[in-house]
Amino acid sequence: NNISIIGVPLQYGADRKGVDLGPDAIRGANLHERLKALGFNIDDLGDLTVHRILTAPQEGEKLKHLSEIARVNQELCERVSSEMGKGQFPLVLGGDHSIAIGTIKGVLQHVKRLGVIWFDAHTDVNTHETTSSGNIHGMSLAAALGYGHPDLVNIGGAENKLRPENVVIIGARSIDPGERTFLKEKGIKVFTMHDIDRNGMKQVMEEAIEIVTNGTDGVHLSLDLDGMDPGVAPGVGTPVNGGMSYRESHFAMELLFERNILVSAEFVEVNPMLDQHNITAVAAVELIGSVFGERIL
Ligand code: DIR
Ligand code: MN
Ligand code: MN
Ligand code: MN
Repeated sequence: NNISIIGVPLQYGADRKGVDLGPDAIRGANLHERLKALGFNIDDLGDLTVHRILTAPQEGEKLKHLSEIARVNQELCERVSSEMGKGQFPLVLGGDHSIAIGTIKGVLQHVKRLGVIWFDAHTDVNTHETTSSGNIHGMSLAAALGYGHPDLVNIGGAENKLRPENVVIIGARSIDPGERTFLKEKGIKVFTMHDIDRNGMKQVMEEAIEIVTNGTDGVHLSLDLDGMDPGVAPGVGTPVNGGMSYRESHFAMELLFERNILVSAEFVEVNPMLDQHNITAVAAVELIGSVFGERIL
């Protein structure tokens, strides 16, 4: 019943300023109070240090700001691992989605067979060979699976990696050509918005939970706020229309709590500079509430 909060004010994996302000915006939306009301002990470790980069990436750069992103993720990996070693539940606040590499690699030190539920409008399985943006936040799931630049793949040890059969992506609606090939080749299960429309969130979550719990010892939740519809979560760097509704998202979180399968979670890509009245940070805290057991009645 102990949660360790780790803020990662990293923006260099995305190409829009402001996502580095995400951790404070989420805390500012009454995160501690909400979790304490559910009976948790909260240990907020503050934010990791991100060094300022004063040079712009080169034209056509395929791994923008690689060295600082790799350094921060290595630190995050160690911090997550050390908290899990103390029996704490790591709750990581982003920052851009490149931080999933460090979080997942840290969890993998303790949970060797880890399932991952990845909520996102995107699938984040580009590598430096397929990316068109050069933004590392679009490569983090591939890196956690062991594909991509060695400086990313080697974080926390290259032998510690996810298995494709233990990963599901939910809410996708913007997938690059190289990512399609990757997902197909590795056999990663993607529940697109089309699947949610067709079968409903209940069936999607039941199938997803079956996949991520089959042969694993725990599940990590990686939630990119751009998975929600921009109407309810506008404060994100790469909004895509046609996302998960407010209730679909909450229902998914409530089912995760019911099944009690999570060992760690991260909420990323909240960008207060692009937000309207902080509603995306508030939405993140509300989703966190549902993940940790808030109930309507
Ligand atoms: C795109 C966008 N697939 C890229 N990815 C984003 O840059 O690789 N992921 N925004 O969250
Ligand atoms: Mn981008
Ligand atoms: Mn993402
Ligand atoms: Mn995304």
